[in-house]
Amino acid sequence: TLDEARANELRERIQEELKAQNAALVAHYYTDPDIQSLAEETGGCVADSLEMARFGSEHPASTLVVAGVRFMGETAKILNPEKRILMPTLEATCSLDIGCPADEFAAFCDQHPDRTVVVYANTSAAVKARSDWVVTSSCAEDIVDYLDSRGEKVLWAPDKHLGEYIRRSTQADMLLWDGSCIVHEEFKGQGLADLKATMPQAAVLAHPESPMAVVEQADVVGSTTKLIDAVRTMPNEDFIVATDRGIFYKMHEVAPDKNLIEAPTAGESATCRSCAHCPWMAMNGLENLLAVLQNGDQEIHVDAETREKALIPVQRMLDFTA
Ligand code: CIZ
Ligand code: SF4
Repeated sequence: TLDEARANELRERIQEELKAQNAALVAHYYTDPDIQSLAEETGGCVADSLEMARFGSEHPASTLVVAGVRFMGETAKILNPEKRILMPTLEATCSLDIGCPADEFAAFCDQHPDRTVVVYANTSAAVKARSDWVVTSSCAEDIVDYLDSRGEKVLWAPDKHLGEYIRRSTQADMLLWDGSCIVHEEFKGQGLADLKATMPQAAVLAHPESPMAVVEQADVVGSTTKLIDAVRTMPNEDFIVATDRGIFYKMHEVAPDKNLIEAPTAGESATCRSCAHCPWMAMNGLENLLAVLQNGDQEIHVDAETREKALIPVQRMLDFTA
């Protein structure tokens, strides 16, 4: 962690660079508070992946600095080929993206040509290019519901927990890829039940990347935006939150008097690789943010053919949710 004087100096220099380079900072709710507050102060945005994509496309800046994970930078490039897309580090990836390699995924799709291919935004540009629809957790249910109403069968990838949640809620015919988020996977149903028993007045909020045993106990299930909204609008004083703790920054901001508690994970056990905080989101810091503005080396490129194919399902999502 940085001392305050150093952090302030970095913040000032980043602000200057953003201005000088006509650049906007777009940050995800799971990044560190330092990054989120800077995005807000500089007229950028802090958002979920759907809103990040929309904001980036509508903003006149010629450079977007995407603080989040790689698929978010790639989506920005797919939508804005004329813009320069930088990230604090291109090393920041996602277990869902890693767990769904484009060649294996294409083979899976080829085996099921009768299914409409719906992929979560947490995938590479190449996987998006093989899909019919891209969705995020804020629109996935509505889009699958729409496809189901048209009699379409769905091939879903990569998150099996989100897929199972949507399959139950929409009753659609869905074939699921076997992927998961290493952060949400650590939330435990039994631990949550024990905690709930000690504080029955608390509302439970869960992101649907969490296992079903957790989601089933939640009062509100949804995207990060929906969970933040729940803290603001529900009368409860206490909230047990099953998603990345980076979201607490925004929850505190919109509801400073509410009490936020992390949902239990495997805790001290050796299996908990990433208790309630994404190790890739955590790679975004003030130091590497300033560095990339100075040397421009962590730039996202997507080849033209992949980009043009991936744009179709991404644009479909944006049009559907407009
Ligand atoms: O877990 C993630 O990466 C999420 C929630 C992304 C998003 O849709 O904002
Ligand atoms: Fe991927 Fe999970 Fe990290 Fe989100 S929190 S970027 S789904 S690993």
